[in-house]
Amino acid sequence: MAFPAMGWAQSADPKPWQLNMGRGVTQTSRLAWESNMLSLIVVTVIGVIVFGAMAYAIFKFRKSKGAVAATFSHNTKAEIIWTVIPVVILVVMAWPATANLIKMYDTRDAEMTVKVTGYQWMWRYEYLGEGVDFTSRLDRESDRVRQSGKVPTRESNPHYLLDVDNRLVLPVDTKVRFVITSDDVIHAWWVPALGWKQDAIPGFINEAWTSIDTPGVYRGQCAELCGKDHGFMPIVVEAVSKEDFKQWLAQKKPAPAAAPAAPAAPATPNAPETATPPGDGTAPRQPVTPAEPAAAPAPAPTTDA
Ligand SMILES: [Cu+2]
Repeated sequence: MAFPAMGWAQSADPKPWQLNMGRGVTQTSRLAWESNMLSLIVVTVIGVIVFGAMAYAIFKFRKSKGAVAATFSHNTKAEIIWTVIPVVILVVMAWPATANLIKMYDTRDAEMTVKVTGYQWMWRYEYLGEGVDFTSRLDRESDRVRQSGKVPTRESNPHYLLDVDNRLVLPVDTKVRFVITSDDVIHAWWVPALGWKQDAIPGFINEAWTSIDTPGVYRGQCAELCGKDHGFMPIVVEAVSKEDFKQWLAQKKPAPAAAPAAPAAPATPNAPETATPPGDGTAPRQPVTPAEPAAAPAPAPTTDA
């Protein structure tokens, strides 16, 4: 912490030889980092005291100096002390950690929702209610190097296996909710700088949220062994300003260009996501096959029975 530059460098992606957990770029990642530092301080102090006492006893009261072992057993006072003190320490560590966990699971009041779907072996991102939907897979260059037999270096390919064709673009200072699922096997969506990872499980929808405060590019990977190309489905999040995000989103939208003024917007039969009410991301997952929600006929009115 004495070196601000190091602290800054830690804020985003893991660095070679980085030993401590990174601070990350979100509120929740900093909460996790604070819990980590509190625990680290506590265990360091305990370690120094315990090993110091042991070393002192071993050298000071060694047999060659004529030390004779005491023969008493059980000491109620000592037993109470060595039970109560650890309990107090555990409570002191568990209290903030639990409060942080509760904050991390609170996805209410999100300003936008992104649905993340894991596939063997890529990710799909849907900006719910926006009609923006794309896949994100390992970039061609990493793939080329991988199959060329050459050994890439950090200099020649700084982001080897950590680049994708389509980045997940997010606005900064915005509470973004994620709904995370999978289409085939269990994957896990993990970007260390965001401070959490979440399993992507077929048939389940897991939730998470983030609010990134620093614009930048943050990289992660699938964190659940999901098959032969598990190591080749990286994640790249690009956090941009709110204005840049608006522009990016507008340009990603499926070109309605023809009639921007028409309020009714009749033609877009193949866009199931536009039917979802904005903000409601937990609707049943409807990945590939369109048309299932409107199956049930409307019930007959009950008033004229
Ligand atoms: Cu995976």
